[in-house]
Amino acid sequence: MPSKVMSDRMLAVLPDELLPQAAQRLAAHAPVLRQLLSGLYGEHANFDAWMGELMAALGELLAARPAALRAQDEQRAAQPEWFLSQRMLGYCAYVQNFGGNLNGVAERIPYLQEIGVSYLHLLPFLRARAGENDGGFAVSNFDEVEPAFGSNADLEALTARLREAGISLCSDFILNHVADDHAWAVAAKAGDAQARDMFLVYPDRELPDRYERTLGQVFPQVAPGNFVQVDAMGGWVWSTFYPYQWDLNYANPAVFAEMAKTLLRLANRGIEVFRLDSTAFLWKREGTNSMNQPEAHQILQALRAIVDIVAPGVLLKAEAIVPTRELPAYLGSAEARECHIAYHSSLMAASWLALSEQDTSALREVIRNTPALPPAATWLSYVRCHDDIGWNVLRAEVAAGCDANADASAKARLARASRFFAGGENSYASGAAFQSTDPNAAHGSNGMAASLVGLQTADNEEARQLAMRRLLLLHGLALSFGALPVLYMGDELAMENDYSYQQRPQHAMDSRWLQRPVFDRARWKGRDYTGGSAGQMYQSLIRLVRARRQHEELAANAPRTLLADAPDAVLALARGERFLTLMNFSAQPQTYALPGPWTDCLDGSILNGALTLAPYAMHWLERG
Ligand code: OTU
Repeated sequence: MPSKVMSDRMLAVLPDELLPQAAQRLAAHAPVLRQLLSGLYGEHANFDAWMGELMAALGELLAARPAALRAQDEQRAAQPEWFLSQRMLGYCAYVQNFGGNLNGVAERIPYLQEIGVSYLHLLPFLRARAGENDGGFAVSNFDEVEPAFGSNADLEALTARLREAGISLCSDFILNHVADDHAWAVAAKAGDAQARDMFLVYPDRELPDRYERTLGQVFPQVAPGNFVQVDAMGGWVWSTFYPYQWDLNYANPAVFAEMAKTLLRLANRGIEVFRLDSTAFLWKREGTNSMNQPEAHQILQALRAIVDIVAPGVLLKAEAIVPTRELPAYLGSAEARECHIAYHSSLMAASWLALSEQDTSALREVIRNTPALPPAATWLSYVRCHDDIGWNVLRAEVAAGCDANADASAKARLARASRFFAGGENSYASGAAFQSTDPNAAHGSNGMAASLVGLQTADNEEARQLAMRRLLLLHGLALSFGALPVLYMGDELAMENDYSYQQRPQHAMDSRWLQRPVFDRARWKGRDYTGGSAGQMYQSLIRLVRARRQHEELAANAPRTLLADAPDAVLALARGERFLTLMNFSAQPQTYALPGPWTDCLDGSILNGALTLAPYAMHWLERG
């Protein structure tokens, strides 16, 4: 089908007033969409009919898009770099922990404004599987808010209030899998052939065994293997994550079309950013780890083209927890647009590794391996999130610093970091190793940032101050790197580990719940009192956020240079000619020779010549 015919199918369902705008967007993006979809699905019988129906459905979704959102689309299309500003700041929270429900979250908008937040990521809030559901990452119905959190009307009211407050709502869009009680799974179990085709089902172990030879494991302890035997399906269903999370079959065009429409229906409720969960896993290929496959990127690019046509104000964010060299592809290029935002999990993990090793070599290697961004795209920087700190993304950078037998040494080095944050190796940290009981293997580390930096074990004022500095150091990097920084709920108040999950049978086996506490109102009330850790952290962080807003050099797309002349324990990052961040990752004082006079943006002092950085100290300096 030529893209003109394709476009006409969409235009045919639109009211007159939307025609000029739609025609313009189609002219820009329909040829790309056509090329991507025919590459993925062109071999299917009835491909043209399928594409025609998809285009008509997109037209209907555009026609249904509320006027306020269409106006926002236009504004943003005219300013495509709006989200790269140093004034953008994210905050991430579970609905139930932060506000109880969606209305409770709305009540906290003034607090978010006080911090300077312009982007709120609420962890999964759509109807999830009853019982175990991986913190909502097993969705039963994408068109319904989880009843315990409110209604669809509450969601629309929340997005409207957030929009008024200048805050974009980000929602997870779990596109790799659905819960085993999603309507498709239920129909498939009842014998519906079309529904069965939405999944990857194998009658016996032959193919699963062949795939397993090269597949990895995300939850090796509690959910080993990548297939689950389901009697009602008469075989094995692909499930990368928990057995109740069934991977979708993106080789089936119906899966793509249904998920694209689902995303746009959510966008029409006012969701402005989609966190595309587990994007690396969308396409399976025998003989590979079935991650980062070219087709996974084509699927994402096709979704991007659809968003560019129907809802260009919407942003796509890739959650791909993969080695640094695989990351840039998720942001696409000027010619092949993909996601707007991608998590930089290597930067995050390497900053924790640097703390544990008191050495920045792997962190520097990550930064060297981080290429410049395509237009209108950014990394997402963060200190902690709801998941574990996954160590294996750093294998290449850590191996680069090892001589003989690099891969084995890299594994050993990462395993040491994992033991360190679990509280071993004479460490100050309180945390847990994730999904690994083998002290010689590295998988991930869990724990709230404050506990991992030693606040929980600090039994004297000096230890407490060192822990606070470590925490601020990590935030300082996330805020000055040149990215969209996202704070994780509770970190701004130095909240510590929550061990209550051990008493909840549905959570006890997953130590990621250590870092999923309920918002601490007492700390929040005491946030002005700098005599305590909560207030001290909060006020220091706010100071950083405010300083960041004043420096255009800190925008996501402004240049960044790693300075090689700093001691191994120090990361020196120049932003343009006039801004410099210095971070001491060690417990020893370090000196750095400043080129010329600089002003400390945080305390106003003038510095010149040799600067001594106190243990774990961070300085934000501006020239002159
Ligand atoms: C994502 O994460 C989510 O962030 C997790 O909370 C979910 O459990 C998972 O998907 C399934 O929906 O590999 O790139 O801690 O890093 O599970 C996707 C392990 C992922 C996570 C991993 C993850």
